Amino acid sequence: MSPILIERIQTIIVDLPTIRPHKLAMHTMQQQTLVIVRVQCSDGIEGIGEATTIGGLAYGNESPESIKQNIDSHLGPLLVGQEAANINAAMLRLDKAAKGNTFAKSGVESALLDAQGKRLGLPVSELLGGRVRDSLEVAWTLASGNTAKDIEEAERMLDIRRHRIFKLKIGAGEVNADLNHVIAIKQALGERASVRVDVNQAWDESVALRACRVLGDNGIDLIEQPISRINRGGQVRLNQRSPAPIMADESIESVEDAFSLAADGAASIFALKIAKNGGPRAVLRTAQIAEAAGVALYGGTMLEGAIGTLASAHAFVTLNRLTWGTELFGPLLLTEEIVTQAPVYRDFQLEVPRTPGLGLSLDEERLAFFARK
Ligand code: MUC
Ligand code: MG
Repeated sequence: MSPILIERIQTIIVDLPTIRPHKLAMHTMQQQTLVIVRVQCSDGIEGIGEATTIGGLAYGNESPESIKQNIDSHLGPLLVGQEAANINAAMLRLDKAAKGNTFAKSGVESALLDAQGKRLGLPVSELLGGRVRDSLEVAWTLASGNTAKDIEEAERMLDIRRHRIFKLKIGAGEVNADLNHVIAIKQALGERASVRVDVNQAWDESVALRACRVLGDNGIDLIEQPISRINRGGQVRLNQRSPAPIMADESIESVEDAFSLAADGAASIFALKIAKNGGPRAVLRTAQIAEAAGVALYGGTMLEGAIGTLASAHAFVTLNRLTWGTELFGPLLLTEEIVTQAPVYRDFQLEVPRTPGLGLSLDEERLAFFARK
């Protein structure tokens, strides 16, 4: 039997409106931009993937435009003519030829897994060794920038049983104002919800030492990336002194970062993100490092649409322990879909399809409508 080859890799930038502005320490999102990756194979099967970041270059060192360009000019041509079913060989080829670029690689790896799943009639989770659950708890981020609006939003989410974990984006404002905002929300929600914060690296160690104590003393369950990813010593000291556990997010830009953070004791929780490790297979290597080191796990997001969200979810359902749940709510922040069936959220959980591949198909008309011209 002749091998099935990769024939063509195409990337499409899609701009989608968000339901409201989403305010992070480094950027306020008014829309989200997805890079959709389509891999055509010689057996007629197409795999789809997604490589999405936040705020152009505000979050990480790849932008939607650079992701598209790097796949079109570098990664794609390396894979055309290669065996579609040998994902190890394909990703090794990319890793040898291209440093970093984990977002772009994640989109490609997701598409190859989707194609292989469709080919074999298996969900991606089964290609990754098999799922140990069918759904994932999903947190919601309160980031309207207004305390009263955030409380109202949280109450609505609790009422409709969509989320009972809330992550608050802070760090853009003056620290005491941010702390008052968080404490007011926690007091309003009480024991009905888990309240956590994400500082997106905005504080320095001197501010974080006091702020983490205030947050911990006021019932905040988790503090995500309080200081710069560069300040490793500060992260280690905070991890030892904060009464609430510290989660590493921006600090992890590769599987190797995860290893050195674990070795240094710089965080007690890791945010797993396919985009920051190089795909659903790569993120599981970070998860294994964490498990071996006794670091707890959280299923993170770069606010991907349906494709990136389910690519993440198929990896996360294979994990033994996901102590802190996930935040795979990206599709719910968007007003529009480019797939024929939106992911299903029910009873605080995201359901992970058992259909072949990622379990999604593109809506060609909507994709064409929202594709950047
Ligand atoms: C981040 O830094 O965690 C995840 C959820 C959200 O609201 O923003 C992202 C990015
Ligand atoms: Mg974060």
